[in-house]
Amino acid sequence: DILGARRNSAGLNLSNEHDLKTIKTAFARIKPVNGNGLPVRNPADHEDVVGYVTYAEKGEVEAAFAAAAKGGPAWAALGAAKRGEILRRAGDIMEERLPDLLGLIIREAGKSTHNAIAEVREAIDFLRYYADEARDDAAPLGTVVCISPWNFPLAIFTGQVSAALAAGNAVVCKPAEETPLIATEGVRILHEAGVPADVLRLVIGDGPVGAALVGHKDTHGVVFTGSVEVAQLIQKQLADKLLPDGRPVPLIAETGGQNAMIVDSSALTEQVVADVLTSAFDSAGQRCSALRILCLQEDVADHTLTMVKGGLDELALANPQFLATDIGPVITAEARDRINGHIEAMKAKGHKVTQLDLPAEAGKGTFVAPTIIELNSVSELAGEVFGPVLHVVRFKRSAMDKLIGEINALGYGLTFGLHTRIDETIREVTERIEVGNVYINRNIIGAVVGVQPFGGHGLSGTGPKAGGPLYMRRMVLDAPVLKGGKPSK
Ligand code: TXE
Repeated sequence: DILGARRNSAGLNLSNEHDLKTIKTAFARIKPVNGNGLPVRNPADHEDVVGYVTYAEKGEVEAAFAAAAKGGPAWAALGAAKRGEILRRAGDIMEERLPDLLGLIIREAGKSTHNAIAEVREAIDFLRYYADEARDDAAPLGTVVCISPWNFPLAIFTGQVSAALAAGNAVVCKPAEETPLIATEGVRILHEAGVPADVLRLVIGDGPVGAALVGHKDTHGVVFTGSVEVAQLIQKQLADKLLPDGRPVPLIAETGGQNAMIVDSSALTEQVVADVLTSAFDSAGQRCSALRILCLQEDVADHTLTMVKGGLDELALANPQFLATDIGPVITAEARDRINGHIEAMKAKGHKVTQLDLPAEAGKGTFVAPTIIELNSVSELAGEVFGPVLHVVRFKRSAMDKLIGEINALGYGLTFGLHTRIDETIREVTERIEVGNVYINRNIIGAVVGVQPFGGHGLSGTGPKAGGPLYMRRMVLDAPVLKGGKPSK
């Protein structure tokens, strides 16, 4: 039962009474909301309004920075041990609130229950990890702006914010406009745990609000996860900005991936199938670490692909309010149209396309049929397709070198998977592949906080890697001052 094992490995055990009760509680607590402002809609069912928000105006942005400037010094002076204690407490509260947080992530981000559980666990891991990493051996930057995406609306948000706080900074944070409610809960928990309200300020809004935060005169550091395009805009905006002592304002940007997996003829097919399905289709493929290109050695390609397609057929594409759902909706109508546009373009070019049928209720939300597209070579794939779409290429063993060259040439270098039982192949491939994270004979997942620092090369981000020891060094005044120090004007 490959799929059963897959679900269990994601942390959800439907035959475990406690887990089942937790999940049922999550749904029982869902209440209709009333309110003013912009509705936040459930991507699986647009009639379900999860809550309302209003975007911050200039005055609110100014107030957030003023508060951070006021509260920051005392937070820095509190000391690493105390700050760590508060973050650990926030982790404990998150654990207690698991049912509420799950319900909200499922409804606001459209995640399946097992993905939502993994997400809350990752957020808790970040809090505890950065609590342990907090040091007092360098001064904080000051006020750090954290801008996060919708695809891990609690985990990435909490990771950014907790690292900046652990290092002694004040934080002004802006979650993605698609998922402001779960971030609001995250901030509420941090405040409840003891982070002063002035030290951590939430600002709700879209891109222009993010740009206002980045461009603010009192921004001393920026942490961003999202698209390459926005990361480049932020980089430009920061280009002329200096800290009071003349150092450049640091930016940590984590962006996309164009991730491949190589499967040779010695691999265990059942394991490959389970790992491919998880890596490509979990969270409807909306993760920077997701598998996009499966490379199958020619002699096992037909058999493996038939098995993968069989597995695809077994996946439950549905509203995540059903516990058995494997794949939920994509985040917005724009995302759905962009992904479907790619699939149609590939069909028009004559590529073989295999898709799951859309369920009857798909029209109520933004669903994309999980899709497999067969290519002739890796280089036929242009741009990141952020959805449930897996591309497949076949290769000859004698052309392995060329294949690795093509994967490297994609320019991202975030994650990579290898399935083989030959040690020599592991050595050969891992020496040449240019990526941040390699997964051997297992599924490609994102961060394993504190165990495996997560991040990549090239277009996938600036580094240092999240959930690793170097990350925190960018959150303090650790970078050298450029020769000449403070500019005369
Ligand atoms: O990201 P954006 P979007 C990729 C993925 C996806 C694409 C678009 O390919 O299809 O990005 O997603 C804020 N200054 N990833 O549009 O726009 C914005 O409000 C400052 C990869 O959601 O980059 C949000 O809070 N901030 C990825 C955050 O940036 C700005 C995760 C991300 O939004 C801004 C998500 C500006 N000028 C998307 N414009 C991953 N690495 O996992 C927008 N924002």
